[in-house]
Amino acid sequence: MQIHVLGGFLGSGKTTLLMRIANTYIRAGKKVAVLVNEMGDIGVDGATLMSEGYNTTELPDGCVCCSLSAELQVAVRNIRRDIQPEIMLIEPTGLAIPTKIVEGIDMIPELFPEFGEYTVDIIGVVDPVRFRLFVTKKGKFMAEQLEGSSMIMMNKIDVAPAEEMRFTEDWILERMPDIRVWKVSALNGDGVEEALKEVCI
Ligand SMILES: Nc1nc2c(ncn2[C@@H]2O[C@H](COP(=O)(O)OP(=O)(O)OP(=O)(O)O)[C@@H](O)[C@H]2O)c(=O)[nH]1
Ligand SMILES: [Mg+2]
Repeated sequence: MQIHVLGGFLGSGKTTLLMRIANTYIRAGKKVAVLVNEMGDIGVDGATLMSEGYNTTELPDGCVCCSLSAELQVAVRNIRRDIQPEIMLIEPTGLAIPTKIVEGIDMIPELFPEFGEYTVDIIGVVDPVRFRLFVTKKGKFMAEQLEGSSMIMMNKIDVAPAEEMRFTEDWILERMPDIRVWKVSALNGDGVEEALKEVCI
């Protein structure tokens, strides 16, 4: 099983992108399960996703990287046991630190020895429209949130000014020189499949 954790700040487009990614995998014939932290607030609920053919589980309020670590571990294990997906997509809250979620996941085999083989990576999502504002105020947090990503999806390229995209990419590459920054629009799907091909499909 391959687990992708979608990390990124509030409103960066994680849920929209998650649905694109799920669709891309489903079209490639893969069985996908989705685990989200708080979905109600964006007007897409578990029932909608279920009706579109996703296996969706919603965690209770709280942040999976801190107070809900045990709930996350149990949920990941139960989803795997019950659904046996090839791909699991996890969207934590926009305030979560994704490396902490990976740490929590990496403890599952000790807690549940029957869990089985898996790989986990972090897909970092950024919104270049508001990136400059965020890093001016919360640069340390933004860097910490992107840390450990195996790739970055710079989202909203359908509306982002070129100058802000350049600023965002430069800021990231200055701190993570080896990371690949993919330009995507979760809204219209541009670039998503190409980016995913790099890591998985
Ligand atoms: N123009 C544009 N808007 C986008 C894109 N992706 C997401 N959005 C919009 O950005 C807003 C936030 O998107 P979400 O997918 O809810 O973002 P999120 O990161 O899941 O947000 P939280 O879970 O609240 O942190 C919504 O209004 C989306 O429609 C994109 O590629 N282009
Ligand atoms: Mg969301």
